[in-house]
Amino acid sequence: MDVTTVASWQQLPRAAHLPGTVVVIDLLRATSTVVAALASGAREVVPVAEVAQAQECARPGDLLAGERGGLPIPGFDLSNSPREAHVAPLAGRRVILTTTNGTRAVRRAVRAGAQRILLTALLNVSATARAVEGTQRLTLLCAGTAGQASLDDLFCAGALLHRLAPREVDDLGLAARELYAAHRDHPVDYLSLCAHGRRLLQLGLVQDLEFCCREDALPLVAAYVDGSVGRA
Ligand code: 3SL
Ligand code: MG
Repeated sequence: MDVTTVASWQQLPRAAHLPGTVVVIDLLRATSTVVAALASGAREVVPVAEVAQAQECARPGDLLAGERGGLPIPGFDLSNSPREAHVAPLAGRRVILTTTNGTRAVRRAVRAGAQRILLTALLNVSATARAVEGTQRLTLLCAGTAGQASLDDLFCAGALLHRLAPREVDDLGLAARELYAAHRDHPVDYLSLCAHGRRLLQLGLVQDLEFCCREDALPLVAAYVDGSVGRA
């Protein structure tokens, strides 16, 4: 397995072609929310880039979810909180999700023609690791924040790499694996230091941060197929 790590979705050119498997990571909070929604029984989660697109593609019975600036979107049913998704009555429902970075990262992976697209968070990291074992070309597409690397996404990328035995890992992946190894015993304290962690704390969302750090609490594989994310 050869691993390439991309720090943010904006760093992947629109014309890029990604061979093999892509794992999209937005630990805080979009991929955590997707995993929590699927664990709650959601039939599928449709990741879209824009608020208007979400509204346009919603059919009767669908739920609208997402955030802008970390805050709920007026008129939507759910925010981008994995905690909220985990307790919401989602059984059999289709959830249309739009977020600032995470859902756009998924769209960029689709545009790049990846053969297989998985979404991971810490909540399902070991299940994702098992699902990508044997993959030859693996890209870890971090959502990032405002086009830059985000420590939370790198921490999650490191958690995934810690569970794999790749032949080649790029420097960003090596750094991610090392920071995970150094801080895996105190993830909440560590991720409270990073820009997005601080933002969540400012918004009073420390419990979301704690929820996102629950390693392997929701052991499912989240796969994007034909326009939506479901359980593989
Ligand atoms: O950027 C995103 O996609 C969001 O997950 C960010 S937030 O945690 O909802 O602020
Ligand atoms: Mg993020």
